[in-house]
Amino acid sequence: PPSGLEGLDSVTLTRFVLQGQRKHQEASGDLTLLLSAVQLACKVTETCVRRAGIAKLYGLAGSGNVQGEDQKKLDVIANDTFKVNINSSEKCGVMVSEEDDLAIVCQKSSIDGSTGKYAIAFDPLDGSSNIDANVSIGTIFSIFKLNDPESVVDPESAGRAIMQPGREMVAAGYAMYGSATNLVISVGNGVHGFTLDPSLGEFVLTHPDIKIPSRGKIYSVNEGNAKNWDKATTEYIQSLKYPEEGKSTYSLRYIGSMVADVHRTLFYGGVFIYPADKKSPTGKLRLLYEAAPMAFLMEQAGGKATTGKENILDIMPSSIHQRVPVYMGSADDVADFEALAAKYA
Ligand code: AHM
Ligand code: MG
Repeated sequence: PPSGLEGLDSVTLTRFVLQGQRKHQEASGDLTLLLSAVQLACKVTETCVRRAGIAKLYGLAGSGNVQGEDQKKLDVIANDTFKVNINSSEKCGVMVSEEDDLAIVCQKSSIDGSTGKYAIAFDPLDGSSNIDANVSIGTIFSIFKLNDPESVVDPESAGRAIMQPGREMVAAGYAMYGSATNLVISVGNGVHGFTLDPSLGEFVLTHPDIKIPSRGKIYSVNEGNAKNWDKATTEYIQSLKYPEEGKSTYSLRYIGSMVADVHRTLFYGGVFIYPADKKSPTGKLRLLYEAAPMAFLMEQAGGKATTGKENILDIMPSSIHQRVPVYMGSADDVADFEALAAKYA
């Protein structure tokens, strides 16, 4: 912009994605259209979240999801919003949602009848336990390219088609409905943060190229589960609370919304952990739409993400709702945990 007018030049998410697309000669614009659908669904969801108290959207929907969890009214609204918008984009062949048992086959192109070449997995409203208390919640998504879109004919083949290691992801991101609404995204060239300008209804680039500090001073874990932890996790957390002479202790911050806990970890550094334990032998968080997209963002920001045994992005999913243990954050902090995990392996 002309000198003196720099402050007026807002980069919206739409412009950012379109400009990114232009750099790839072969790009058809399909990913751009899919991301527009995701962006719109985030805006609709954020409006519902902001109005929930007034519009009486708090509380249970009276149903349960496949994973035996109570569904909140907002869970159901957000899920429907994402499904409808993504389906209508016609750029996606497969959808997997935390709230739906089976993978969903999307509508085919109304122009040529072809199947959309992307697949998306999402948790429409993560952090459900925080909804009624007006604490930050969010949406998490991961987008893959289908190797053979025409092989997708029913929920089973749709599920098989999206089961790819996180490293194959073409885009990942989350929206956080907090004191402001953020959309943090990576299409494989760093992590970029946008903030919703409520007066414009546009996501504006506010945090280009986010890099996580190589070491932090915060750990984030549900410590109420400590009695069920394994030795490596127990010793690791102990080392943060009772460090050797000369080192300072870490602070504990745990919101209980993965989006908010990971968002803070990206900005301030440290570790976010949801381990496997005696009660949940594979952990709580789901690979396709919680662990892997956040791991992708962590690596793109210079951090690390592991189960303690392997890099989260290397896991070949065995089912669409598979759960994995999660240890992610600053590279040096995660490396400290990995050393302990190796000791007890
Ligand atoms: P949800 O998808 O049902 O909301 O569950 C996932 C959430 C994460 O956001 C968060 O990290 C975790 O559950 C908190 O679990 P806990 O209450 O066991 O600490
Ligand atoms: Mg969730």
